[in-house]
Amino acid sequence: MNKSLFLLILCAGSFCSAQQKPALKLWYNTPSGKTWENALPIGNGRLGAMVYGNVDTETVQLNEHTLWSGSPNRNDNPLALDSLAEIRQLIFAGKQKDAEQLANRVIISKKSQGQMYLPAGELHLVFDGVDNYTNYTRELDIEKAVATTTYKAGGVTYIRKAVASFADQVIAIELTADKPHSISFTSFYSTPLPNTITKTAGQSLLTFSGTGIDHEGVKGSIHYKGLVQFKTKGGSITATDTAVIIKNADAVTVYISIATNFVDYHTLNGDEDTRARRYLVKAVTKSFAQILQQHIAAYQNYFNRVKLNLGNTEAAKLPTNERLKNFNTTNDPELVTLYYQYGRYLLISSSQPGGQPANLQGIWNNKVYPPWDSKYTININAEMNYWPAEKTNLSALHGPFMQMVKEMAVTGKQTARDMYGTRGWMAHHNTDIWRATGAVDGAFWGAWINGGGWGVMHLWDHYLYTGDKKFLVDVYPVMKEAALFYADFLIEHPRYHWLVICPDMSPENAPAAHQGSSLDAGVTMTNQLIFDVFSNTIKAAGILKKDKALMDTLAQKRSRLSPMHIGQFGQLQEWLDDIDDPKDHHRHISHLYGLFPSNQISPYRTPSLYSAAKNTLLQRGDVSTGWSMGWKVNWWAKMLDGNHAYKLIQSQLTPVGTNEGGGGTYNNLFDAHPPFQIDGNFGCTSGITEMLMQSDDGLLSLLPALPDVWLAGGSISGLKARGGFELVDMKWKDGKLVKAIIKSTLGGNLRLRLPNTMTAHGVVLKKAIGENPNTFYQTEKIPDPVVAGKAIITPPALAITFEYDLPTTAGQVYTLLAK
Ligand code: FUC
Repeated sequence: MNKSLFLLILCAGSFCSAQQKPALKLWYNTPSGKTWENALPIGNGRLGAMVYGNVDTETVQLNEHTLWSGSPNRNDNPLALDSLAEIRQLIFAGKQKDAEQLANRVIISKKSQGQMYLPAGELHLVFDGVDNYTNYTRELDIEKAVATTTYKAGGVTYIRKAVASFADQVIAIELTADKPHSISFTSFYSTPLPNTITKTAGQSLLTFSGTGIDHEGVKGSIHYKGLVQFKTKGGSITATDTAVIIKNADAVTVYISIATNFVDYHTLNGDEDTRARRYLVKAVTKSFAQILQQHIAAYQNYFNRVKLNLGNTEAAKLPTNERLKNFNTTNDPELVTLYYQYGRYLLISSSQPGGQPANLQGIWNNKVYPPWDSKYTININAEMNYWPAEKTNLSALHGPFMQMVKEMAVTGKQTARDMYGTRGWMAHHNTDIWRATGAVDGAFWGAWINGGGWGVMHLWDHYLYTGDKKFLVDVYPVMKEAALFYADFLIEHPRYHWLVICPDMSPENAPAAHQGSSLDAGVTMTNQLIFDVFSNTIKAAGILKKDKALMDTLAQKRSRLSPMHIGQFGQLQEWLDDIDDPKDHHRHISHLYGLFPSNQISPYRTPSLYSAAKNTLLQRGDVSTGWSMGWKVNWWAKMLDGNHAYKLIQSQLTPVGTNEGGGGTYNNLFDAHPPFQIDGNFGCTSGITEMLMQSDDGLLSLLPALPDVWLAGGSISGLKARGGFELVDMKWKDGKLVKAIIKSTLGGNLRLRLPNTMTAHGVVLKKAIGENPNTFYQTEKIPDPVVAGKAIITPPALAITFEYDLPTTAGQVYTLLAK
């Protein structure tokens, strides 16, 4: 589309009428029916629910974050240690398939392959005699975290509202009608979990209790208790053994409380009865209006920190499912805003301080045997869940993931020692609520040893964003022990003489040259990860003035790692040998870890690696599983190519099943792998942020990858950048940055890269020269790549930008305006 036509369309919409508020609602004019992925998710980090909004029978599918199968258990395979030498020998001799077969016997767990996140059943409300209805809508207001269903039947307008209260730790549902005596229904509970006892207690309380199931030889020991209290206004309430019956009420409030005996990954001595009762007793004293008010206030404390406006058009008037269908053929920038904020909504709703981290499905699962057990895949997916946390101003919600890393550092110490004979700790490619760190699923996937290494990157990054030294003191041992594992496990490659990991693999991908086996030595992603783990540990030790001798060893070992390689097709090599297939469209592009989330590949600092990474991205193609496309949005943002990043957003915002090659989005805007997997939601929210602001590569860059469709204008406020900077507000117009307000919370030099020149109110902006003195932005020198003779590398053509230095004082706010 030519640019003036585009601007015309945009102004025909309501972007140009400045006061129109972006509508942050998912809404529909049809009920969910039986489709779970139509239902709307609510959650408070501890409890989750999917609200179907069906008229004749309302179904609220429930979850509790600690309801898992099994009990504390380990799944290491101690046979690994004695066979390590043989596996290595086979790999170095080019017999990867034989190595994989042996690894299947001695590395892969003979015990549990990981436990499952379980559903907590469903509450049903079966309404009397609703044959016809009109004026139906259901919506999820993500500004308030409230799901509402409205319809008219028999001349009466009915409204149901549901929240998973942050303040009161219950799910509360209010049913109202605009005429008295209109609400009559029977409520009962059902669950796909065996051995659950459901009964009523008195007239208005429904209870359920049971034990999580045994799985793969591990006894189920999670006890759960659910209490459902009905409070009516008018009408009558009676009960059978298993159902509560309400007749002719004016209004009803339902309070759902669920708790388990889970204390932590090795302690199960909580009392689920007392806990569930304690939450309930407190909540039922409050009216729904009180619960709602406190819920919204607690939720908005997180949600309101970031506001995004990309403009809006008439397209936004349609129901969400129709907008999704139309997105690729209409201009609907507000759907991107909605999807962006939905990522934040989902993180707030599935990951709260003190709770479990968001799993593959966040906190929402209705299956006893969910895909991949709805657990934690730590070779990409669990990390991706937390990419938006720091930058979208939800730092505290990063906590559950970091706590999981700390806990794996305990369980993974034994794994490192027993399986690989090393000091320190490690984890393979999966974990679960029991923090199992053994290798699962078969050696092709499971013999990956970087679960600890990638995990500790999050600890360091949290420090870079917050500058919290106390936190660094606390997590430094976890970082150091992850580094120790690598330091002990590295061996010299017999042919190349670099220090490598063996057995190693590039997650879930195999080069054809290795007979379809993924096992190898010294793969690019692992080298990049170890480079980061060593570098960050050295920096942390420097800040804390610790372990000088050990850090010298790490630095020395780091200098002997393999540099990155650029292969015959101009690609960044995935493996040590030049064996990539340029037609390989595998969803994992793990060697681009170095481009994002790491920052070893940069257009400014490493132009040839950057160009090679671009070739790799182009060769791998766009459409893939949801999370893979989410990652690609971030990569194309780092490629400074907003249009290509936007193309990936378009592929993501396509109804599931219509993209050739996978991915897409369900009607409730859940990401589709398919099936539903939440990482793609979070990956995309991170990627959109990276299009507007990046805070690595030695500085803070504003509008690094704005696509043409957003050029006309927009604004974002509240993002967080490394070094403790907050982008209080930023506005752009006609592709030009017109205003940026930045708060410094830690002081230090603020180095900015801007698309146009600006002036700062009351301070002098100096042209940036040399290294950024701000240590939070200190970058590592990346060794020069090894380049194949045939490789054609075109250096990147970079847009003109302007770099400034602004010395800041902690607590001060700086306003920059376009010249
Ligand atoms: C990894 C991915 C799959 C899926 C699974 C949960 O194994 O390769 O695509 O996302 O995790």
